[in-house]
Amino acid sequence: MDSKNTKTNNEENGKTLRPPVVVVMGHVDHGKSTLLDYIRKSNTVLGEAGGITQAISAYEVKHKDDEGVDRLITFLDTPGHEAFSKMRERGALAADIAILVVSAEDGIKTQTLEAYNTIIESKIPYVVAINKIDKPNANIEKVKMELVEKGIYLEGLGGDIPFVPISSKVGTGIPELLSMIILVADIHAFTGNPSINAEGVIIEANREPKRGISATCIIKNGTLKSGMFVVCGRAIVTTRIMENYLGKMIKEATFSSPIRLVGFESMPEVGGSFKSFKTKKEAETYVQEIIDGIPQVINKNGVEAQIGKRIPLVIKTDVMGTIEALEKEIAKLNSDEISFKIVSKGVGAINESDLKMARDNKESIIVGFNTKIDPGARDLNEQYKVTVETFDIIYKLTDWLKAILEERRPRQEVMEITGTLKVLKTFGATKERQVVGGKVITGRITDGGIIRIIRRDFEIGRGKIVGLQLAKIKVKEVLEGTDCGVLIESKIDVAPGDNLEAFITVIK
Ligand SMILES: Nc1nc2c(ncn2[C@@H]2O[C@H](COP(=O)(O)OP(=O)(O)OP(=O)(O)O)[C@@H](O)[C@H]2O)c(=O)[nH]1
Ligand SMILES: [Mg+2]
Repeated sequence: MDSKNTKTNNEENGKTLRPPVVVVMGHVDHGKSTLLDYIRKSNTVLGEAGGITQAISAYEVKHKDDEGVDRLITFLDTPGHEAFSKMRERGALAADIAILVVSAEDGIKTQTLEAYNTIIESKIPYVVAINKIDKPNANIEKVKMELVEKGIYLEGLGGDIPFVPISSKVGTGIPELLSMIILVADIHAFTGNPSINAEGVIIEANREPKRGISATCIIKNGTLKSGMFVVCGRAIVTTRIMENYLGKMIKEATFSSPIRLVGFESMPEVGGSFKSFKTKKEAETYVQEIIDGIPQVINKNGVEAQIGKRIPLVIKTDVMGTIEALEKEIAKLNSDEISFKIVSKGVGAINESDLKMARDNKESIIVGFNTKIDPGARDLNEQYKVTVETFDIIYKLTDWLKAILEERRPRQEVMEITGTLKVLKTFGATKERQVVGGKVITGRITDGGIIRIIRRDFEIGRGKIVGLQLAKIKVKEVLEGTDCGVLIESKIDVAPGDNLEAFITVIK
């Protein structure tokens, strides 16, 4: 991985610049694979049956920048066929920059626009490549106009979207396109921290007849070393078989490399993110606590048990001593029904890794005491939307947590009987409507109320009161001890001797 030290930053928080991940998108046959193939100077595209790309593929290439420094770029090829819109979305999800390929011969087509919308939704910067300019019918000016008409304002035409006319076949404009990509990457300065455990995105997964389930993953941050464990959703995989994009076994990989991991027990979710851990235990605990939300706690009898609902909690404070005090206070709030499970605690501002820790379980909460959310994390949380709050008074913090427990505790629907009527007589019925006479023996019976029909202590059906009469006068309500006439809507035939129980459902 020595060639990775592209251009390094001032090592702020251990972060360095990382190579960009670039997704190539566009209409079918506009030349995406040919472009990547030219960039790689190989000929695999020619061997592709029919030339239609059917999966995302990933490559790493080198390109010398203005100063002659070798720069790495990771490319993701996506299919242009309309059936593969999900794959284009995933490609955009994993990428930092997009290239929108448009044929100079055909101009804008349906999937050009679809790809464009996907790029816009992913909020990534992009470059337009007008391809096939070697063709006799190529009309660059016409394509530029079409793009502008669709709101893609190119540089020099009222906007700032960079574009490069290219020929993927002959190679015209390709060095310029690569330099443009490096320029865009430098402007956006994508960074990563090589010293943390790798995390990233799964871009494809499949079952190979001999080797089992494997997946292509793009590392977006951190480093993955052999011996570590990778978790995607519930799927855990070892790094025993880790390959680079050429299928060569490797022992270590870092951002922004595409790698292939083999040996998943279950199919990882394509488009999902992955995290990695140094030990299997950590990986398993992560799956149980964060993904499944299953608590692993010691109950009153000292036995490991799974009880109640747990809310994962991340605590950040100004000094170490406060953490213990907070932990004690928080423990007092916990009950068998619902409690906080502290998944991470530490000193300092609430940062991006706290957010990443919390975001996999939407119940997670981050609290800071005498500390702030750092600005980067605040921005990132516009996207993650993790519940984060900071306090400088302990009781305010615990009051807030108490309110959260109350709000989130499991609710039960409880049926409350509000009145019982004993049926004494029945008078004819018309289509699901029956008139009965009876006596209210407990509580009250109200017009419009829902009833259970009880025969010999069993509920035989339900119905609704649609009319009440007291001595032939319509009333809204009849109280205990009173005889009355009731009009009921029910599919069940009510008989003398039945009890009608009026009830309401209360959420407790
Ligand atoms: N003359 C010329 N032909 C090109 C150029 N780029 C691509 N082609 C041809 O256009 C056809 C389609 O190219 P591909 O690279 O497979 O297109 P694609 O965009 O990857 O297609 P899908 O993956 O199916 O969406 C092939 O026959 C290429 O040889 C170019 O710049 N000039
Ligand atoms: Mg292709």
